[in-house]
Amino acid sequence: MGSIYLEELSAVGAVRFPDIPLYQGFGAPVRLEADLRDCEVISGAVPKDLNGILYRCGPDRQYPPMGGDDIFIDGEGMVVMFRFENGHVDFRSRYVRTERFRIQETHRRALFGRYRNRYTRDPMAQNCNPGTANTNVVWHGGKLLVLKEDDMPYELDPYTLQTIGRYDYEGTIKSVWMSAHPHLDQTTNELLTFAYQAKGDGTTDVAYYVIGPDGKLKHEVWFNAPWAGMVHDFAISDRYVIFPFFPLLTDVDVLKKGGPFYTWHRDLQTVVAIVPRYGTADQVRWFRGDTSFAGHMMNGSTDGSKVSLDVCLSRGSSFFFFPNHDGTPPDPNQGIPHLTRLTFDMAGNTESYKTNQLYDWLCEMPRADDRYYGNRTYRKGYVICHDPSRKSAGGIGLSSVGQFDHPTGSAKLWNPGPDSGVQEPLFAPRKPNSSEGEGYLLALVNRLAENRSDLAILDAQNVEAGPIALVKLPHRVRMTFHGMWVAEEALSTGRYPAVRTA
Ligand code: V55
Ligand code: FE
Repeated sequence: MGSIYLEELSAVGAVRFPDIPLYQGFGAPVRLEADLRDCEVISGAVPKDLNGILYRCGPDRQYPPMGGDDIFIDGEGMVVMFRFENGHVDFRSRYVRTERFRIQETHRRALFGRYRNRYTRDPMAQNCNPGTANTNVVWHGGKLLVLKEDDMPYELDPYTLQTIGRYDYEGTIKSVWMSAHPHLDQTTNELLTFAYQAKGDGTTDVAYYVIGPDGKLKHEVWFNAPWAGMVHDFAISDRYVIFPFFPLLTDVDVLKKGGPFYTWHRDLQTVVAIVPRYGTADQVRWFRGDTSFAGHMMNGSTDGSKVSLDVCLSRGSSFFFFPNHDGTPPDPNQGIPHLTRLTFDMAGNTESYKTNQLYDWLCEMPRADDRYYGNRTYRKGYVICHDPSRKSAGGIGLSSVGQFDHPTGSAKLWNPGPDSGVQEPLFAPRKPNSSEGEGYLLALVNRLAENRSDLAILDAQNVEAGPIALVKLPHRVRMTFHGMWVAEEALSTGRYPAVRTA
């Protein structure tokens, strides 16, 4: 396409997405908001004891990107929900009406430039909050919050998905934004969360927050990271929270030149801060190890003086869309994640930690039984993974759902078949007091050849058996990042039942 033609298009304001892989095939923009009562169930039966709502969200570009290019983690947040009622499933999807969405809606075009680079915005959007609300959804303190790590949460109505507004905990949260990876302790009903670069772009401040069961700030700890980098996720346990710092760093001078928000520093180590759950800044313990990278943590646990972090760890960055700082090309072999246990001895006087790969399978998007976040220990984990025996669907993420049991090392897998991929599986307990892992896994399945989606309901104790039910969508749900299952009782009471024992 010639540039004259492009200019002509922009002159009339036509919406045309650039012809790049991100927007082709399963990645093509959807942009539709849908309501579908009583989805088709194309195999099996939806368990009648599964009542509640599954929420997820992901990016779905409202307008073609300003710069003509984009990275997949940018794009306006589209929330999807599956409401389960007595064997019926109703689907709904809505854009989050963020400040960014609304100003762009008014002007009928993108006004934000490069991912998180405020110096590349259209001047009209200079004072607008930038969050896309595209990363995660959490139900806590009677509020449904949709999250992006460069803004405050947005509150939505849990049933209609109508946007209520940007929520800063009534001004009590002093960081300029909050993480998209809070962890909920369903036994104490506390939400443990944080902010990194908490005083703005390029700052080293980290704020760790405990939000009480009433939705009010209960405890906070401010400390300084070794550098201004990405802290996408953290992990919690009964007594400690764990912050790994990987060397994917922000440089404000690079931003001012219109550059990327992060570059990868392969010459720097991994640094880990361990903070007592209700502690103070002077109690933060520091550990150091080989260069590594991770997007997501499965969970944290403690055993006497030992603290463990289970994380999908790779030797180098897997975010190839952020360049190497030293100008070298990215090395795909360094970016392969495996579930790995890092163990820290709080009684020792060393800064080193033990590293132990737990499974052979390439995996990401780790989850646990949600009732076991914030616990002393846990044993069940779920991931999306590469099926070592089959060809991956390619392009659109990892093809299979994996089910792990740590004490036995048992690993099971469900592959949804050819031309299919899966999204992060979420656990739903059969009953509030079911034992760990007794329940269902809910996973969106990308049907690439049919250009549409299914929702698979699997037995979380035996994914190999294949879905208990497949709920068919007539349309495509683009790649979503994260979300949560909220049982009916938790929705109606605003609280999770305290059932954990271990
Ligand atoms: C990640 C995702 C993001 C983001 C930064 O998975 C990091 C990592 C979905 O948005 O803004
Ligand atoms: Fe994430």
